[in-house]
Amino acid sequence: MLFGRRKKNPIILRDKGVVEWKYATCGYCSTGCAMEVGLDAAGNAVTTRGVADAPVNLGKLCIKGITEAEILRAPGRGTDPLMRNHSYEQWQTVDWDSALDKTASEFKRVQERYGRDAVAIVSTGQILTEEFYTLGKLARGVIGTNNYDGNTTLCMASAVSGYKRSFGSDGPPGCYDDFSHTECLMAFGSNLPEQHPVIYWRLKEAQEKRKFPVIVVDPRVTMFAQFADIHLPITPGTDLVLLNSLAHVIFAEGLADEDYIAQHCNGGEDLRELVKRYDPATAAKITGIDEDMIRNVARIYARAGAAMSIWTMGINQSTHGSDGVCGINNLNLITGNIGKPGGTSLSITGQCNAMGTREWSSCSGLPGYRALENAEHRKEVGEFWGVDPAFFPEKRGLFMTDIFPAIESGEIKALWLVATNPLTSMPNTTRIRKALEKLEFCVVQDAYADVESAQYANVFFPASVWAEKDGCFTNTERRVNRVTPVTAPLANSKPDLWIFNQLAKRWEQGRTMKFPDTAAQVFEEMRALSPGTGANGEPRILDLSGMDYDKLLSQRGIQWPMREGDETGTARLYTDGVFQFADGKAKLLAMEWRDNNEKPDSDFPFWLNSGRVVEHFHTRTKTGKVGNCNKYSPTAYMEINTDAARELGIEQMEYVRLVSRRGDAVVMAQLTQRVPYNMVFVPFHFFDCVNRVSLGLLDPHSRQPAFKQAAVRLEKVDQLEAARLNRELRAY
Ligand SMILES: Nc1nc2c(c(=O)[nH]1)N[C@H]1C(S)=C(S)[C@@H](COP(=O)(O)OP(=O)(O)OC[C@H]3O[C@@H](n4cnc5c(=O)[nH]c(N)nc54)[C@H](O)[C@@H]3O)O[C@H]1N2
Ligand SMILES: Nc1nc2c(c(=O)[nH]1)N[C@H]1C(S)=C(S)[C@@H](COP(=O)(O)OP(=O)(O)OC[C@H]3O[C@@H](n4cnc5c(=O)[nH]c(N)nc54)[C@H](O)[C@@H]3O)O[C@H]1N2
Ligand code: SF4
Ligand SMILES: [Mo]
Repeated sequence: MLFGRRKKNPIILRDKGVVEWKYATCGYCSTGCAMEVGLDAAGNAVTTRGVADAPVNLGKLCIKGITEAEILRAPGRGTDPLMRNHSYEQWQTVDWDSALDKTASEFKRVQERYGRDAVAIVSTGQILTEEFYTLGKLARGVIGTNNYDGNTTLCMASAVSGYKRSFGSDGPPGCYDDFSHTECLMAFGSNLPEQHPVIYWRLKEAQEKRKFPVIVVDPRVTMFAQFADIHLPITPGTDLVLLNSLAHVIFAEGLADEDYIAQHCNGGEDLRELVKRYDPATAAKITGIDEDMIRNVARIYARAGAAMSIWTMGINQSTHGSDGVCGINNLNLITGNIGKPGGTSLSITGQCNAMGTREWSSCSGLPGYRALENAEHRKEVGEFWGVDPAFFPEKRGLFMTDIFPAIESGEIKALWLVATNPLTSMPNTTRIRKALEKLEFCVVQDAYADVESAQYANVFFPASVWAEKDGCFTNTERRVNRVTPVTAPLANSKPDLWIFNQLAKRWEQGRTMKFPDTAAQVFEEMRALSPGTGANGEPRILDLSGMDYDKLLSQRGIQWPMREGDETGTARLYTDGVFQFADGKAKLLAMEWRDNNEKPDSDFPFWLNSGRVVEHFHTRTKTGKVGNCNKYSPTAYMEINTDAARELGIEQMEYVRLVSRRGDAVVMAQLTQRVPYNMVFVPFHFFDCVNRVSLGLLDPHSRQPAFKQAAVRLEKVDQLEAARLNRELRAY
């Protein structure tokens, strides 16, 4: 007898007519999947496939990677440079020289009139490392503004700051291969299956081969929490209390690795003293996690032969983001879980090249983990670039989150946005809008002309995107991998590298310095600049001197450090227990938790939590136009607890207004038990939505906004009016 399928029409995959495949690394998230882009006979990029022998993804891609070829010719791409006067009238299409001349002359005018730092540059985690390095050279060595930062302040700043405070240097010490060795994995504020699907697949594969406990700390019952062995639904903003309490139990029950602490750490006594106050009974009241569960988790973690922690924005985007990271590092140091297979503190990075900017862009200092505060480093880089070291500031300038207030106060008059969209992605966007209105001059450099922040631009530079360009990305596990120019840039768009080089030529200093034309030449410069000595007298960890483009391609990406003469890269940092502080020891940090968030109260009774969904990337300049992404998540919505919705008379799919002390936004209700009774969760991908409402108090160390903790109330709205507004706002 014949059943089912054989009677149905078979699924037919359309033959896309691929005649050639070219190599690239995915341009969305920091997982760093290696792929090939398929070209048809006319040279159009028509599809992608995972690279089977790539160590990161072994042929896998997620929904964004699979559909990525579509972003190259998506609607809204910028095709020509644009200019307009200050009343934001019609854009005029202009040639590149006019747009570049205008920008250089406006920057010079503003700097002469108001001082060098009155021009601010805010960049990204999404251009190529060679481009970052070049932008840094231009910003630090030619334009000479100290108000130069990136959107990584919204993203990885707390991880960077925490790594520096604990280990003496930035740089995630672990790697994905640790999943194959660990005996316990604890994840803080990370929804891995949706945000890093291929890392999650690596974890799941490892766990299927060899069962080990996975513990997920997240206020929501995320997909990751559903998959976990233990879920700790923590009260928002209280991870440091949990971490201090875990340390309390570990010390109190004699589970700490005392040898490791004695040999490799400072600060043990202060930490021991402080965490005495964080007994599980007290911590349970603050974190909402049962005291026995805290003890249980501490024992499982400390007794595992090797245990590792991963974390993402639930930790970083908090008023104690940096402390939370140091708390995780403390946990791993006191259990001897740094630098060993399966034992590590691995921050899961965000954007495709958030690592590249940390390493090479000079945003927070000078290239290759050098610091502006260090006279030796200023001299070294100055000589290498041909810049008088006295031209460099002696400490870093404003962070992205302080640049916008400085525009408000009139300190900053001109702004250059490179591949970032703050009008949608910053907290409290009403305030950002007002700041942008105050600028005397604004230039937006983006691959998509419909990026919302361009509403306030006087000049628009249409950039080429991703695999239209040549260079490298670095992923979460320090793996440098290649992006090759798969197709020609669209229309009159230009690679960011070209734009930086052309702008540099418009300054006398830029003409005397070297600004190489090709990515390969820039990579050679970075290679030459990378070796050096760390504060401990040992070689600095960020060293690419053994890499070249051929090796990067043939090995499908290589993890730094790879020193001159090495055959390949290095899987783990700190395997010898020598850290990047002068005495080589890591720091255990005693950190008190402060209750300083906006919290629900009688006027604003819900926690506002925000984040992402699998189908969309950030402000949707790309995924909003990819059918197979957008159709699964077409509308701005909130998760609301079913019981809370019932009490408020809110129906499934009804539009609701979110109101905070800052503003309001209308979203569609999705009734679910995924969020607790007093919380709503809203993806941040949509324009004029959750960031009109969010607060974004800043972490004192990293200046990263606490996007995940604010308070709102819910109001009824006219459904027809809301539907109309929704259609208008989300045109594509
Ligand atoms: N599909 C997709 N993937 C992406 C991105 C994307 O836009 N779309 N963006 C990339 C980028 S740049 C980044 S930074 C990463 C972000 O990746 P993730 O950080 O994994 O994503 P988020 O959804 O922002 O937040 C993760 C979780 O933090 C939880 N959380 C909120 N408050 C707290 C808290 O106080 N404590 C704890 N422990 N958890 C809390 C939230 O409930 C949420 O489930 O994703 C990357 N990957
Ligand atoms: N409420 C809330 N807000 C958040 C977050 C949250 O969890 N909740 N998360 C924060 C985080 S972690 C992040 S990383 C930020 C992201 O915030 P943004 O960086 O502002 O958002 P993106 O949409 O990624 O903006 C990147 C821009 O670069 C452009 N682009 C892409 N590739 C190229 C290129 O090669 N060249 C050029 N010139 N342009 C290019 C894209 O078109 C896009 O407009 O959002 C933050 N905002
Ligand atoms: S997991 Fe990240 S890097 Fe891999 S295909 Fe998906 S978006 Fe791209
Ligand atoms: Mo991010």
